Formats: sequence, structure tokens, C-alpha cells
Amino acid sequence: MFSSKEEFKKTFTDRIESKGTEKSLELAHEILWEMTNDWIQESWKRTNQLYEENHEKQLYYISIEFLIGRVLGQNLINLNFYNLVKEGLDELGIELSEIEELEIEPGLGNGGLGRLAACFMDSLASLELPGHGYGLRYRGGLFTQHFVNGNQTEQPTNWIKDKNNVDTRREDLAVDIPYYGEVQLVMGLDGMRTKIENPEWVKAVPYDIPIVGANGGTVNTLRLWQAEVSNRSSSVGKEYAVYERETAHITDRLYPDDSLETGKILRLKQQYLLCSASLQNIISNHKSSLEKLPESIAIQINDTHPALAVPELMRILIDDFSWDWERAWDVTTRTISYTNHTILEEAMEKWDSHLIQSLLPRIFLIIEEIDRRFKESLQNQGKDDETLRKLSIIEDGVIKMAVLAVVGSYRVNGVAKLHTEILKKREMKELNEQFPNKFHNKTNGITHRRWLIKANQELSGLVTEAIGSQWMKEPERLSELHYFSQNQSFLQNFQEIKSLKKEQLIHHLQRDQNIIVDPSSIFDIHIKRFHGYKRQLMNILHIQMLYDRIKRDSTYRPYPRTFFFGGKAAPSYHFAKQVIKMINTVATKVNNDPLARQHLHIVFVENYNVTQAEYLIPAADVSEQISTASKEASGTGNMKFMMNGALTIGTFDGANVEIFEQVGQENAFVFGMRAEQVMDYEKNHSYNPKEIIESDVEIEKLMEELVKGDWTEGKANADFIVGQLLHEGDPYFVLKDLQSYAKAHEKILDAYENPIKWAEMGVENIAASGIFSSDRTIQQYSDDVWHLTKVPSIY
Ligand code: 6GP
Repeated sequence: MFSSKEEFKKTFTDRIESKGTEKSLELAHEILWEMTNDWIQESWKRTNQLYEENHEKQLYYISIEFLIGRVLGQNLINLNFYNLVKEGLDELGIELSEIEELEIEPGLGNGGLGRLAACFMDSLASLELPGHGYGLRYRGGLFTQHFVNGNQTEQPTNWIKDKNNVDTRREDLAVDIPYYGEVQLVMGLDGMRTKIENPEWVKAVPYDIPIVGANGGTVNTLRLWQAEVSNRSSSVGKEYAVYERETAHITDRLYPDDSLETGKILRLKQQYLLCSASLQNIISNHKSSLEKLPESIAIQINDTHPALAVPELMRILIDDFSWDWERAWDVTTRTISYTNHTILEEAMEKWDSHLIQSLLPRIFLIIEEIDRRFKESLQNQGKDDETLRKLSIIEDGVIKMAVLAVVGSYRVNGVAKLHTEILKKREMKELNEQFPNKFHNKTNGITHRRWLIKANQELSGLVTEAIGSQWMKEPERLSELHYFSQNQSFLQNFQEIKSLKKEQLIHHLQRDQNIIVDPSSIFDIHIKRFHGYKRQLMNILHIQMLYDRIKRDSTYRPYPRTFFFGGKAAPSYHFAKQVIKMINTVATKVNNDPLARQHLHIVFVENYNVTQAEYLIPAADVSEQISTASKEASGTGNMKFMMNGALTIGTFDGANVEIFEQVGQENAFVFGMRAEQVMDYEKNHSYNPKEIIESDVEIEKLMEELVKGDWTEGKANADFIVGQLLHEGDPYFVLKDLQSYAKAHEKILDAYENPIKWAEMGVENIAASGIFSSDRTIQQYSDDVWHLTKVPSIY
């Protein structure tokens, strides 16, 4: 882009002048955006050329979510221009961070699954591997959250602008997608073929986002589809205005509310549009014989939302290329692989057959045939009825997408060791027995380029000073920091950086939410989606316990702590919304109590998203990873905190288990039930929260206060929370783990009394975090599943 700061400044000011408009931060943003983009375009073109010339195997990662976060700053970091640009702009009197603040992050995802997809994109490009994403271009990203009287409200987030979008429209690559219609058998030259009569066509138009790898050499593509009216749809069987409106709706929102049938249809339309458009695009780009498909491409489906890729690829091969079933099935099941991200029953997708049958009649027939043949082979193997039932794709008029995904894939993975074990031994036991070599584990990772190099440039600089810069390329080299955990001046620098990151967070919160936080308090941070199993409720109950202790015991005057919460609740998830309301109520009470306030402060950060995470995580002392054991498939926030030197308070769940293994339990605060215990209780229905309440005076008192409504506002909120804990049987074992959690917090206070020791533990966490870089995860996927070859950029 430019070889020196002076050159950057000159080009930048020349471009500003040439616009001839009034100088503003917006203009500076526009110019910087254009300059960066010019550079990226060249590299992008070069990468695509290389891929074409070398005929390397390509990976396509299909995902309903890509939570990429802000783009400009990350691109500058990956291009190694960040510091030069920052200094150049400084000299021109412009703050780069203020320019960055103008960018609205595209909220094209909900949480873990979407953010993981974004980390994977970054790692693929940085490892110079040919891997691209396919997703949807939702007009409104994930909603913006505000609190009104402590309740979550949701407003649409409009991230798409008139100009300087992160993406580029590719009208030339638009494809049509058929919905509804009737399946007809027609005679073709090569025998009978299937055709859909009178479908409702929708046009899928791709928008491309460049994914810039480290050093800017490789630029891969994230392709997002947008639904539009198709000019083939002149004869739609409904009023045109209705068709127009319904079409625009398809890519309007992420995860439409599916409690009603219309919402279900919309989700199915989204999923099919994503799969069909992506596969049509992949196949039309595929130049060699389709027999070679499994050798020249790999398709990874991110959870079951893109599982329709299986029947869609079958449809293309059979209907468009006149292949017979066996040949199509062989190629399909050697091309597609699947990642499972959850074992929660409610998140396992199931679709009513009649919905798929009417919306996607041809796809339905193919699913039926896959199911029929699979069952037939099971019967031939002499499987009993119960196994047959569990393994069936269609059961009682319902299509089980996870089974379809497993049967149609050559490899299936869980996202942390424990999660994969649970999949293999319980949730998908029969499938694992049927396909013993299919299942494998790929523990998640996070890109250290966003979560350390970009979000914590100060710490990143300190690490480089100590061990050189090679860790950026090989993050496992962070282990060399181990030797610095005894180095006083290193520890002191680490502490100073932590304080600085706290100050930056405080400044950000003060500006955004007018909240004042004590920088010398312990920053204890619980940020993630709101869900019962993530147990934000346990955290807030513990704070109530602390409040009670402070009030009751005049000798209990603990070191000041600020408890941060951040996260959104799905708009229709009542439980999560009640917990949000409760936390806000408790916050008001605790924060306004003159005595308690000296020791406890609760901050609920509004509208938690990737950008907020980049402020919060580097400032954390304590990372809350307290899910009910067995429920969190992996977690990735846990890894981000660790990499920034925060200490984890956590259960033996998901990737926490591996984090503790890496860093040693002495450098973390581990508590609570193990997965087997939880699963035993669940199986035998033998957990009774009343027994806990009756045997523990502190918890008993807490419950009495809750019943009285001391911690809630309005009867409905109190009734709901008490109802969950008492009458609903406390499904997430909050009361069961509460005292063990409280003890772990006591240990945190003890450890914090010795700041040097605390810093030492923090450094040990950073040193052990390298293995959680998504570069490691991606390399493992590539070695074991995709078999990609590095394409060194010529830049
Ligand atoms: C999440 C899991 O809950 C989380 O534990 C994991 O780290 C993340 O995926 C990435 O693997 N799952 C989802 O976000 C989800 O929507 C269907 O699962």
C-alpha cells in the first residue's frame, strides 16, 4: 500500500484534498477504507489466480452465521500497516481508534458458532490455505440490545450502508432457487429425469468479502447470499407484491422466530437458499470431471443448518448431470463433512416432513430415499427396532437433521474432547457404532490475530519484546513465556498493561453508557449469550450472597470487585430475559447501597458484541466459565480470556477441561460437579434442590429473600426465578453448585492478595494458550479431514 509513513500521509492527504468536500472523521474513514481496499483487491485477484493455475483443492465452509466483527482495523493489522497508519494519522491530528469507532460491525451471527466461523476464515487465509466461506447476507444483523427498566429491548441493526460496504455485489454470479412446485418425471435423452414444475423462483445474489490473511499475501473469499426477486418468477401463483415482500424477507433476519409456522418456513427457505446457491456456485466453478469432486473440493457444514447440502448435492448430480443414485451418493458422502456444536436437545434441528415436502418437494423425495436405503441396509445387518428408530432420518413425520448430516458426511466432529466423548457415548451412540471411524474431535480455537495482536496490542508488544515475534506465526511458541513468569520486570509490565486495558475499558464504558468503574477493583467478567446452562443466574445469586455476608458480618469486608455481565437473550427465550431483568434489578440495589458498594459493583454492558468483547477481554482479571458440566460444547470466550492473562473460574466443561489441563489447575479456580455426575442426576431424576435449601442456612436465607421479592422487581420476575429454582427442579443445578462456586471465589480473593503471584498465574495462562489458536484447529482439520495444500502467496 505504501512503504513509509510519509508516503502514507501523502497519499492520504492527496486523496482527502481530491474529494473537495469538507474534512471530517467520516471522510477520513472513507479514504482509509478505500486505500486499504485498493491494496486488498490486488492481493485478492492474485490469490484467485494462483488457485486457478495450481488447481489446488478448495475448502468451502458453509455456515448460517459469520460473526466477523469490525473489519478495517483487523485488515490493517493483518496487512502489518496498523502502526504505520496509526502514527501517520496521529501526525495529521486524527485518531485511528476514532475512525474505527465509525464502523458498525456486521452482526451476522448469534454467538459461538458464528464467531468460530470467523476465526476459521482468518486462520485459513493466514495459513495460506484455500478455504472460503458461504453464508447469508442478513439485512439486519443480530439486534441491538438496550435496557428499558432493566428489560432487554431489541432494535434492528442496520449495518449495510450506501457505500464503503465491506462486501461487493457480484450480480454476474447470481443463481435462481426454486421453492414449492410439483415434481414431474420427464423423459430426457438419457432416460427419465426429474423436473420441478411451476416453482416459485428466488434469485440469490452473492456479495463477497475479502478475508485477508496474516501479512496480506493470501486473500480468500467469504461469499454471502442475498435473496431477491427473480425474473423467472413472472407466473408466481400469488400476487406479485406478496411474492416481492416474502422474497425480501428471506435474508432479512438471522434466525427468524420459529415458534410459528411462518417462521419455520422462513428458516427453511434460508437454509435451502444457502445450500443450493452455494452448491450451484461450487459446481459451476468446478472445471474438471465431477467424479473428482472429493479430491478437488471439501465441503464443511457448520452444524445442521446447512445439512440440506447433502440432498442438494445429490439433486444436482442426479437431476442436472443424470448420474445414478449410487454414484451420486458415493461422491456426496466423500465430499461433505459435518461439525456438531451442541448436545442441547432444543438446539437439535428437527423439521416437520410436510413443511419440507411442500417447500422443497424434490429435496424431500431425496431425503426419503436416503432414509429408505439407509434403513434397508440396517435391516440387512439385523439391527433391532430400537436401533432402527434411533438411526432413522425420518421418524414420526419429523426429519432429524443431525442424523441426515451424519449419514451424508464422511467425517463428523465435536468441538472439544469432552463434547466429542459425550456425542460418541451418548447423544450419537448408535450412529458412532454404525460408523466407527467417522467421529473425531477438533477442539475449537480462536484467532490470536484478533484476540491478542489486535485487541491487546500492548500485551502483544510485551510478548514480542520478551520472546521475539515468531509466536505470531507459531502461537504455540507463547509457551516460551513460561520462563518470564518468574521475571519481576516482565510481571510488572504485565500488570501495568492490565491496568491500562482496564482504563481503556472504563473510558469506553463511560462514553457509551455513562458508567464509572473503579480501576483498582478486580474485574470479574461474564460475557456470552444468555442461557440457562451458562448460569448467569448462579453468578448473580452468588453476588446476593456476598451482599448478605457484608450486611450480616461486620468483619467481612472483601477486596472490591466489579462484576461485569454482557450478553443477549434470544427474543423469545423467556428464562434468559427474566435473568437479565433480575441482574439489572440486583445491580440497582447493590450499586446504590453505600456499604455494599464499597466492595461490590455490578456493571451490565449493553449490547454485547464482538467490538465490546475486544474492550472487555483484555481488561479482565477473572474469566467466568461456569456452565453446568456437560452442557457447553466447547466455549471459545474461555480461550480469549486465557490468552489475555485472565484467570478462569470454571467448571469441568467443554474446552475448560483442556484449558485446565494445559495451564494446570493451580493456575485456575475449578469448582462444581463433573459431567458424569450431572448426567447421572439427569438420568435418574435424582436431584432435588429442596434438599440443598434445607441443609444450607445461607442458601435457605437467600431463597427466603427471593420469595419475598427482595431481589426482583415485580412479582412476575420473583415468581419466575423462584419457580425455576424450586418447582422446576433447578434444571441447571445452580443451587447444587452454588457453595462450591462461592468457595472458588474465596480462593480468588486469597490469590489476589498477592499481586505478584496473581500476575505470575496470568502469565502462565498466556504461555499455555497457544494451543488454543484456531491456526492449530484449522491445521488439524486440514490434516485429518480436508487435506488441503498450502498455496504460498507470491507476495
Ligand atoms: C456453540 C456452543 O454452544 C459453544 O460451546 C461452542 O464453543 C461454539 O458453538 C463453537 O463451537 N453453539 C452454537 O453457537 C450453536 O448455535 C447450534 O449451536
